[in-house]
Amino acid sequence: MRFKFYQLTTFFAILVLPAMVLGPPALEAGPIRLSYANFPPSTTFPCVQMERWKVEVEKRTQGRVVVHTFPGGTLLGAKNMMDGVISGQADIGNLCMAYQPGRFTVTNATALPLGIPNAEVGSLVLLDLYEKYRPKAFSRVKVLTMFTTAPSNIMSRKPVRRLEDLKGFDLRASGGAARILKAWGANQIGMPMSSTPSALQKGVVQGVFSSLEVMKDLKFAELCRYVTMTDTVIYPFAVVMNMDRWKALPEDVKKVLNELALEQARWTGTYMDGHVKDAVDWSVTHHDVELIAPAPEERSKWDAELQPIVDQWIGQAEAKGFPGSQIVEDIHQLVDKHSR
Ligand code: DTR
Repeated sequence: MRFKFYQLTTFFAILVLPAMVLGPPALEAGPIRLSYANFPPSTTFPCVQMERWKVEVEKRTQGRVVVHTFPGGTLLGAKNMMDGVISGQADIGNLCMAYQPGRFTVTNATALPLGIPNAEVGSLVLLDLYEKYRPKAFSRVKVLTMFTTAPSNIMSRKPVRRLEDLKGFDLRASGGAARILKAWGANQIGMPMSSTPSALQKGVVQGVFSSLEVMKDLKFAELCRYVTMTDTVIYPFAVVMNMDRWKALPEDVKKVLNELALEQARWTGTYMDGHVKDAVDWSVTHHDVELIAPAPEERSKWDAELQPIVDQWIGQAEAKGFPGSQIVEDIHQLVDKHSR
């Protein structure tokens, strides 16, 4: 085919010249989109902290990163969170380590009865412990932050005033807290928090051993009219990111996320502590919930049952090759440091 001169010049003017002047067409960059999976309902504290993190990341990266959040197990559930993030089903996931006690030995040591007083201290202790040991359990993900709940108490359908009231009583708890219920003689039933509301409704369990903010966030106060204050153990959480997605992030974005790790741990702990107080007040005011504080002599019976737990854990951890007593010693020191 032959072209006339004016056809060639038109072609040159319309298609070739702009390309020479402007260079190759720029690829539409768009924001970096990250999916963030969470297992419990959106009203609960793991999701509240997720939404706060999303807002901060989008603000601090001037919208270059957009976070899509998936609460309520809509992307990944409580037990496949870690593996789902490793395999890339979600870019980011929030997991409760207590639901897989054998997998996260070092960090789950924070769920031993070692006197962590509140969620703020617990969160800082946990993050420091992770930084010190960098456990292999996390080698295939990037840890974005960690935090803990406030200490656990018993929420139940019937009053628990004495240790004897717990014998054979069907109570729900997971991980470190499960060991404690067993030591007190309860019939411990394990399940993630996401399955607990229906188990309580159906009477599969008669109560829950957890931090008290769920009295309001999951409306447990409607069924559990009694709370026995034990203030024993916390539950540890981690927020993890798929390693390939992390490595592909620009350096300045990585810096923003790294700088948020400690701040987010503290924010979540502080939020949790304040929200527990609010939930307890709400439960007493709106649902006439009775708060039961065992008397000191009764309480010492409960505490005596817990003493062997730490020694047993040290023995089991050391048998698996972890420095069990050093980890426990570190937790004691970190609790002191962060309580000051
Ligand atoms: N105590 C743990 C963790 C936990 C406490 N509050 C919530 C709310 C939503 C999910 C988990 C948790 C537990 O009982 O599972």
